[in-house]
Amino acid sequence: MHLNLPFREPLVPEPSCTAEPIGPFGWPETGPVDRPGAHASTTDQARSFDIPHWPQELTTLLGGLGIICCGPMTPSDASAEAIFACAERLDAPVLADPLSGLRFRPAPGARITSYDSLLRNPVAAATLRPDWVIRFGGTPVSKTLSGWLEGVPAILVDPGGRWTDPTHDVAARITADPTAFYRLLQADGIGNQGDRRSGGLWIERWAAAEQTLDRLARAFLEQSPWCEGHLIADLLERLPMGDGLFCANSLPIRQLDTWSGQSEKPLRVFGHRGASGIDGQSSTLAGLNAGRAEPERGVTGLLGDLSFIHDLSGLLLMERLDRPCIVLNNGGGRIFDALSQRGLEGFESLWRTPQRVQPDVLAHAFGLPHRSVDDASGFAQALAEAIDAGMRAEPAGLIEVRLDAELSLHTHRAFWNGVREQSIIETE
Ligand SMILES: Cc1ncc(C[n+]2csc(CCOP(=O)(O)OP(=O)(O)O)c2C)c(N)n1
Repeated sequence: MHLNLPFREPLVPEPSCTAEPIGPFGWPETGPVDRPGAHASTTDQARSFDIPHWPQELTTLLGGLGIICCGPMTPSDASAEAIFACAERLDAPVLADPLSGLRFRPAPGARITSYDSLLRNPVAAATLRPDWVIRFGGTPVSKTLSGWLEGVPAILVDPGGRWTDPTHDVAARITADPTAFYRLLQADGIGNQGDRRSGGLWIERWAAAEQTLDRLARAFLEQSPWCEGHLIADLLERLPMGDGLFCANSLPIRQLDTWSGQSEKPLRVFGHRGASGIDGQSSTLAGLNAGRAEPERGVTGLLGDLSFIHDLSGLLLMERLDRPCIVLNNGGGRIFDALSQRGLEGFESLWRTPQRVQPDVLAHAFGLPHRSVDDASGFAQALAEAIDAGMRAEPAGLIEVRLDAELSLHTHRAFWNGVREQSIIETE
């Protein structure tokens, strides 16, 4: 027997916790999910539609201004093009998750990647709130995005019949891939028929916000101490065209979400979301490299130190990698420093989990080259050397990046606070 027991966040004791049971499987009367619009479960009423016909009842839903939100997926070129074509037809911006396969390729339309920071700005969050969302792919990495979308009617388009709807806002599910979905819109003349002027202004507003955020991020990084933000920007810049990047869970995927921006240069970005486990990350990196078919390029890893240590046997496979595994060594699981766990008794010993075994010792034990860096020039040099070694068919090895977790947290908070207080969107 398998029991699924969904727990409502936060997963820490709350001051309002009582020793009294609430009742069999009952929910308390108050709490974060009871705020208006949130978790108003539409699952029971959600409709499923198989193509080939456009469900006319959805035409009304698509009135007003909307967005297309793409979570983790591996779209073919045709699917990616179809998603942007849908966006064009419906006057909708495409919000692209770092694992959507849509951030690093040419984009014919408004591609938005800065939403996790942007939506922390209250005026932007209110002004850009859509009337509807069409979703492709899995649940996005950004909780800011998922929280902001709560209560917005969603159409979930998924060819595999998966139901990725943790916030229960899906009003309709369409079993189709993006190209089939686009053909449906086309065949039934959906979109490109409403008020094009307001649609155009809507897109312009999103595109301007993305540009502003890009400018703010660059300006911020220019004057802030070297952190994961600089590293990610530099890494994406330096990776050869067509290369892969495997990004582990916890902070690395969130930092990639925050700092990656977007580019026309094709890169394949992989993750291993599932239940967002930290297990098996090195093995997945090795598998992605081993499983690639020519002419696919090598895959670089970006892992936290605890994830790296968690999958020791995966290191046995790393001598075959022609791209480096970058280990962000910030002294254990430091994502919890940013969460409410930080205030709990026993936090240091129970949550941070710093390790005595260090990456250099492990690299030595497994016969892997090891480079240790803690600044921009060191990182650039180590990356170039590791990629060069790979080109010569030698193991690219590990790049251990020594980070100050407190400084990193402070730096990220300073950026988000800056975004929160800036005037980003002009209101009428
Ligand atoms: C298999 C598994 N065990 C425990 C967790 C809980 N967990 C989530 S993030 C995390 C810390 C990860 O540390 P690290 O890889 O160093 O990344 P950082 O938080 O420092 O970015 C842990 C233990 C998990 N997600 N999966």
